[in-house]
Formats: sequence, structure tokens, C-alpha cells
Amino acid sequence: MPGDRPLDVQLSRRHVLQWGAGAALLGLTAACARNENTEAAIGPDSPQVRTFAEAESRRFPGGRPVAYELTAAQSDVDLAGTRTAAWLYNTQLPGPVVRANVGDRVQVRCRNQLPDPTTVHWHGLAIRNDMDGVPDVTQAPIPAGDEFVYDFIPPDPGTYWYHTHGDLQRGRGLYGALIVDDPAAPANYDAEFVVVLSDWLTDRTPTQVFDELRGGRMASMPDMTSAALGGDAGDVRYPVYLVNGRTPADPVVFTARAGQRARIRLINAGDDTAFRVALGGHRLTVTDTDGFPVEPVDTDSVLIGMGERYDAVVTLQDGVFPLVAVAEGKGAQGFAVVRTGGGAAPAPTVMPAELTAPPLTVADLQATEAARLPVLDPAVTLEASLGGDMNAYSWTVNGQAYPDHTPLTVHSDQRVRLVYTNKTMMWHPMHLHGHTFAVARMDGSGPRKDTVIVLPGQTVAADIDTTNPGQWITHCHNDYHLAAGMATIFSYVD
Ligand SMILES: [Cu+2]
Repeated sequence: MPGDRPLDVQLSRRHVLQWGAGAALLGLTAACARNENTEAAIGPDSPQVRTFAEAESRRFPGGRPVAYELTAAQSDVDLAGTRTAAWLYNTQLPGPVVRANVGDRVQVRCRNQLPDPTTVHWHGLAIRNDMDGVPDVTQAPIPAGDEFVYDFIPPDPGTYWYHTHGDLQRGRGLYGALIVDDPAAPANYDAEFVVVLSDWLTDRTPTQVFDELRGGRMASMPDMTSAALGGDAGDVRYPVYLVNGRTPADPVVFTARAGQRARIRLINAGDDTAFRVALGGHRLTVTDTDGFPVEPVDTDSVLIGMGERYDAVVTLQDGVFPLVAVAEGKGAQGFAVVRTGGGAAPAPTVMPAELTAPPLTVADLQATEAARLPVLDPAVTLEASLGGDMNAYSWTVNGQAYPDHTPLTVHSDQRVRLVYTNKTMMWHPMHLHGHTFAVARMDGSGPRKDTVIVLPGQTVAADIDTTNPGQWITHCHNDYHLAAGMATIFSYVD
């Protein structure tokens, strides 16, 4: 199959900007920096970003105004009768579904009632750079007690999500689904299940866990391994795994009628957990990943890394069925129920037969013709070498731990190949902001993605058309790896 063809990756010497000696140019300050060749980073406040935003407004003249409010605040959450401290949007876990049409003018007022600064990132959307929600890269973080209005136009339909980009804040509960509809494309399904998967700490905060990881105090943890992930499955074993903020003991129930076609929108909002997802008694027809369509392919289960999304369509049988999200390699699972008829719900520990065969991965997918990027030789090839190790709990890109970084510089209107090479013993779900790349293949069949699993020792190349000027972070979507530094900046320069 096309995904198995070796990719002939030609690495060229990366053009490294010569920043001034001793200058630790990070984030917003980079917008003002110039190198010897007077190449200036195109910052979020640049005229190029305004020009992009104006062009998007002209491209979607009929966009409706759509307004949301997200209040981020400390709140307790009730998990099967046990109250746990959390940080939530609008006191909900997950946060409310944000939904709009392609081309709408979306305005989201984020009120920060947390004790710390925060931001909101609109994961997967190619929107104007100054609304991307990355602290000190695209905006100053929203101070505690303050607010910020995000104002953007979603350019592509599909399944996305939003989450805080503050340090280790996401695992406290600051995430939700973001669905973009295309009014010109008729829905070919009768029911829709939005499924937000997450891992959940009950007795510690992500910051405490991170400190333990850094201090090497989790060394006694039993191994968590997965063949599908090429080794270590994760760094943290969680007390519970959630589906739409609910524990297996108190599962969410999706209802529909037998014979209906249901669209299942899977979103992995976890910090450190890949999920292997199956619906008992059904095969899944995968139709989209990361918001973009693929040639439909049938499978028993899918493997979904943190930050990824998969959409699948099923024709529902008559009865009650388990929707199981196995925490890959961790010996536990999230659980929900799909009900079209009478009968007792299955036990939350049920292991449907559909989980036996290897899960579908990105290698099994091809972009639809309409979703493909044209086959072009890249004008620029950039390397992102993923380094680090579990013992030191150091995670790096090109040998640097973010915020230390050397930007990966590009110009507008180029085909760029960004090559992620995993030199560690652990898998990393690598995410690029502001773009949906094509997983590079010789024949151009690679699916469009914004987050892609890179297995230990593997090289995955992302083909990118540079049509969205600004400063864009690319990082591992394991939130502990990001906190340790596995990130760099994909930087448009003039
Ligand atoms: Cu990682």
C-alpha cells in the first residue's frame, strides 16, 4: 500500500538565521529581530498577518457572526460521585462544544478567572497568527482576572478542538471540541457522537507529576509498553481515563436508532495517552483525520495520539454497545455506551473482539483527491530532530529545549518539507500550528494532518504550503514533553 513505500528524503542544509550574539530572542521579541541578511521574522502584529486576515474576510463574504464565551476558572468536577479539583471552561468537563460554519466570523471571549495567566489555542485551524493562542509567541498571555477576545474565521470544515496553551494547564481540564461545518456539503449521517478522550489525575496536578518525572521519582513505575507505539506507551499511568469527562463507572450514553448512520468524531485531548478505540459489534469506516477527508477505509479499531482526531461512520446495529477507548499500553480504558435498543449496558471492563487486530494508523490512510497537496519538489527542507531521554526527562528539538530554540525559517508561498526524525526511544505526536500538512509520500497520497505520530527511530516528513505568515510553534503533543522543551518555532521571515 502507498503508505509503506519508502520516502526518499533529501535533507538539505538548513538555513540558520544568524541572530545577534548572546541574544535569546524568543517569542514576540523575535518579531523585531533582524539577521545579517536583514531577514526579519514576520510577527503576529505584522502587516503580512493583517493582509492574510483581510484576504480571508474577502474569501468568505457571507460569514455569520458567531459568539462564544469561555470562562476559565477553578472548579470541582464530579467523577462518579467523587469530587476532584479542576480548571474548567464554563465549569464543564470537557468545555462546551464550539461550533461554526466554514467562513463564519467566530468571536470567543475568554475570561481568565484562573490564578495564572492563560491562552486558548484553536487546534488544527489555519487561522490568522495573532489568534493562535500561544503565550509569548502569538500573544501575551491573558493575565489572571483579565480577558481576551479571539476573533477568527475557520477556513476548513471538520473535527478540531480547543485547549489552553498555558504550561501544564490542559490536564487540569481546559479543553473542548471545536466542530466546523460546511453548509455546502450535505451531511451523510443521521446521528453524531462527539467523543473527547482524556487521561485524568485525581490526587496530583500535572505540575506535580512533571516535577516527579524531572526528579526521576517515577522510576519504579511498571513498564507501559505498546507494540503499536514501538515501545514505551507513555510516562504516566493515570487513575482514570475519561470519555466526555465521564468515568467508566458513570459513562456517557450516546443514543440513536438502529439502522442509522452515525458519525463518530474522536478527539484525543489526553496529555500522555494514546487511545485504541473500537465500537463493539461494529466496524468503523474512517472518513477523516485531523479535519480533512481520506479515502474511506474500514477497520475494527483506530489508534489515536494526543492532539489527533479521527472521524468514522458506522451503521448502527440494534442493541446496546460498548465504545471502548483503551489507554494504549496502560492496562485500563475509557468507556462509553452506544444505545439503539433495550437491554443492559455492557460492563465497563468489556474488551470487544474488535480490539484484537492491530489498529488502523496513518500508514493505512490516503487523502482524497480533493484534499491532496499537488506533488511538488520542496523548495526548502527543514529538519526537526527529536531528542532526549526518559532518565534525564529531557526532551528536545535539534538539541535545544524550548524556549531555547533556533527557528526553522521559511518564506511565504513555498513548498516546505519539515522532517521529523525521532532519535528517542519513545513515540511523539508532533503538531504544527496554523497549517494542515500532507504526510509526505512519493505519490502525494499522504493524508492531510496537523498532528502525526512519529515512532521511535522513525522519520516522518510533513509537506507544507507556506500560505499563513507568522510565528508558529511545532511541538510534541505529550504535554509533559512540551513542558520539558520538545518544541521549536516554524518562523516565516521576510
Ligand atoms: Cu513527545
